[in-house]
Amino acid sequence: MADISALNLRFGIPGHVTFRDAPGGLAVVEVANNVANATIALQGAHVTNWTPNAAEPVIWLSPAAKFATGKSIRGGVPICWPWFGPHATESAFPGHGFARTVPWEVTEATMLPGGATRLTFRLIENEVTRAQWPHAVQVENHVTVGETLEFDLATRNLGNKEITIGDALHTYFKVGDVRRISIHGLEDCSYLDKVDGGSSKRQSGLVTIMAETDRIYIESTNDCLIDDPVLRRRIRITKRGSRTTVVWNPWIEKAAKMGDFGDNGYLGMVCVESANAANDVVKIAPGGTHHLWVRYQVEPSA
Ligand code: TA6
Repeated sequence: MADISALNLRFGIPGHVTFRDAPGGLAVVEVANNVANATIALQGAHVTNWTPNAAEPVIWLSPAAKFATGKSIRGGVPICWPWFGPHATESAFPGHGFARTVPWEVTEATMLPGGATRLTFRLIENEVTRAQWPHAVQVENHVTVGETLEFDLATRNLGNKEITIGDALHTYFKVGDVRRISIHGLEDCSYLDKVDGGSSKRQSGLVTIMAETDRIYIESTNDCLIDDPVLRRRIRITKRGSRTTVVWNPWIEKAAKMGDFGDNGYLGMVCVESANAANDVVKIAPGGTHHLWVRYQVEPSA
């Protein structure tokens, strides 16, 4: 269990950065600055809220999310690492890797000159993670909470052999009504359609969602824009170090089966994930670092 008093003593900034206990034995850090506020669970270095001033929350957190040690929180920004989806060969290993369900330590909390706050989290390995991932690495999630929300998920290879990872920010965005949004930036991209047996297809026009959707867009590096006429805003997603974009909404039946989506929760969210997934894995040479860098920004509707 995290020592909240010690965290506040070492990294707390009165009125701005506060650590506190959360349900299920979890610890969270609350960030409040002049431009935004955010909540981040130390388990998974998992952002569960980001609300820029004068805006609705941008990140969706399920009303039925379960907070428990070792379980991923439904909503927010789960980190998939060091693989995306099922493990390539070991079906008993957790889907999307273990980074989202283990504790991360805080190594930095800094107020930046423009008013934003930067926090750095470092993944804590344990016997289970070492057994599933027997490589020497340092994994840090640098989160900058401001008018924009930025992530720099940095994987450094500390060993003497090349390593291969998949990763993603599996971000759940809050939308007014998923049936009315359109996602720009994936036009003409090829994708693997996971609701059609993984068949390969090409996106024609904007992405709209009227049924279960689970797509891995390959070679997609452009900005994506979630255009939301109900909340009258656009969320811009800009990224580097990611060649895959995943778009997911479980729709009615799958959401009901998951049990932590809440009634009609699927209507208020969409995942647009900046990833390296499927064949797009990343090789990191000894001493090298891979950065998955992502920025979210709210813009008025066009
Ligand atoms: O990113 C989309 C996806 O891989 C879906 O296939 C899906 O079921 C999902 O993520 C959620 O996974 P989780 O392990 O969080 O239940």
